Amino acid sequence: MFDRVLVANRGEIAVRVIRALHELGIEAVAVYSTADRDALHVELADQAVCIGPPSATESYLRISNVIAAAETTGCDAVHPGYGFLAENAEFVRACDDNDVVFIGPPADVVEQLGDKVRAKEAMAAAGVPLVPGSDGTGGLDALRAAAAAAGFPVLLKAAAGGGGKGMRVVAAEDELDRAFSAATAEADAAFGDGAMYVEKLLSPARHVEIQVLCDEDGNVLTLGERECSIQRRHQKLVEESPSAALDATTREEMEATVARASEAIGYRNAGTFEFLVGPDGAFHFIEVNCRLQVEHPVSELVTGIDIVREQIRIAAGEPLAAVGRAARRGHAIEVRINAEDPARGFLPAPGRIVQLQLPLGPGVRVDTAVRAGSEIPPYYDSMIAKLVVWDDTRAAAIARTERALRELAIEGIPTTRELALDVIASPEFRSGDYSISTLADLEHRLPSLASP
Ligand code: MV4
Repeated sequence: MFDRVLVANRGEIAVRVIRALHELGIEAVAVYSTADRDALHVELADQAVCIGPPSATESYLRISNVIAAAETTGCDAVHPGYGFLAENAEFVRACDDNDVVFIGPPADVVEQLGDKVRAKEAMAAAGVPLVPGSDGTGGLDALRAAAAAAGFPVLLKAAAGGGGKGMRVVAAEDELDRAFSAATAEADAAFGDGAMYVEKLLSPARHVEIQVLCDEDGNVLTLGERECSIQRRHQKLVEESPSAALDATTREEMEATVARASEAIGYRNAGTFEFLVGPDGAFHFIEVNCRLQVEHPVSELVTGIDIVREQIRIAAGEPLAAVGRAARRGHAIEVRINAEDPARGFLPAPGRIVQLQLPLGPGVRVDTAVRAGSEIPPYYDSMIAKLVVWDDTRAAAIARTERALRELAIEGIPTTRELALDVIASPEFRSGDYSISTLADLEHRLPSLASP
C-alpha cells in the first residue's frame, strides 16, 4: 500500500479523498492555490504545497507544478479527484514518467475514451448499443449524409467535447451548414480540435449512468446505476439510485454490457458509463467518464462500498474483494448545493458564508469543504456542498431529503437550496417519471424562481 498520496484537487472532493487516505493509514499531501490558503483540505492534510496563484490554469491545472509537488514531498501516488487534471492523458503520462502512480485508468485508455468518436468505435466493437449517427468524424458532406440517414433533429457533437460542451441541436437539413461552421470553430477554440460527429437527437431521454470498478487483474464489479436527468445547462442538480426508468432486466443488461465493454477496452480503476434511455426503455451509450464522479456517494450509499477507498486499493495493486454485481439496498438521493443566485439566472455568487447549519441525523451525509466564515473564491466551481441521503424506499428517501434540506441553513450567499426543495416537492420528481428536459419545463412555475 502507498505511504503518502498527493491530492491534486480542492474543495469537497479533496476533503473526501483525504478522509479515505487517512482511514487507510496513508499520509495525505494537499496542493493549494493562494486563494485556498485557509481551505479545509489544506488543514486536514498532513502537508500542503502551494502550487500557484488563484487562476486554475496557473495552479490546479498546471501539470509541472502538481508533479513537482508530488516529487518534492515523496508521494507514491496522485489522486486527481474530478475536473482539473482528472481526465488529462498528458498528466497521466507525466505521472508515469515520474514514477508516481496515477489513481485512475492508464494513459492510453484515458486518451482513447477522451475522443468520443474513438470511444464509440470501441463500444460498437464490444457490442454496446449506440445512438444512430455518423460512424466517425467528417466534413460537412459526410455529416449531412449521416444526419439524413439518422433523421432530423440531430445533435452535432465535438469529438473532443463531452459533458455537453461543444454540442448543438440541428432541427433540419438547412440548418446543418451554419451549425457545423459555428460548432467546429467553437470546438477548435475550446479543445484545439474541431472534429465533429452527429447523432440522432433522442427525446425525451433520461440520463442514466453505470458505476464500475476494475482491478489491475481485469476483474470487474458493477455498482448499479445513477439517474442524473435532473439538470440545468448540463449541471446536474439531483441524482438518485436506483432509477425509476429501469426494470430489473434492463438494469442487468446495462450492467452486463458495461462489464463486457470494460474488459474489452482494458478499463482500470473507477469509471462511469453514460447512457441515454429513450421513451421505449432502450439504452444507448454516449460516453465514458474516466474519473471519480461528483455523484459517486449515491452509489456508495446503496452498495456500502467506499469507492474512493477502492480506487486507492486498486491503484496499489490490491484485488477487488467481490466481482460481478455489487449487492445493493435501499434508495439514495444526492442534492448539489451551489453558490449561485437564482435571481440572476443562477450566476455564480461567490462571497463569505456568515452562518452555516448542516443537517444531521439518521441517513444523512454532507460532503463539503465549507464552514461558517468560509470565503467562496470566484475562481472555481460554484458547488459548495452535496447533501446525500439514504433510506429503505424512494418515498422515505424523498421525505428525508426534504427534512435535511429544511435543516440546512446557509447565510451570507445565495444558494440552490430553495430550487432543490421545489424540485423535490414537484409532482414530476415525486412520480419518478422525468427526463433531461423536465427541469427546464418546470422552471417557469417553481416558487423559488417566481419573479418578486
Ligand atoms: C445526447 C442527448 C440526446 N440525444 N445525445 C449531454 C451531455 C453529454 N454527455 C451528452 N449529452 C446528451 N447527448 C443524443 N443523441 C442528450 C444529451 C443530454 C442533454 C442534452 C441537452 C440538454 C441537456 C442534456 C442533459 C443530459 C444529456
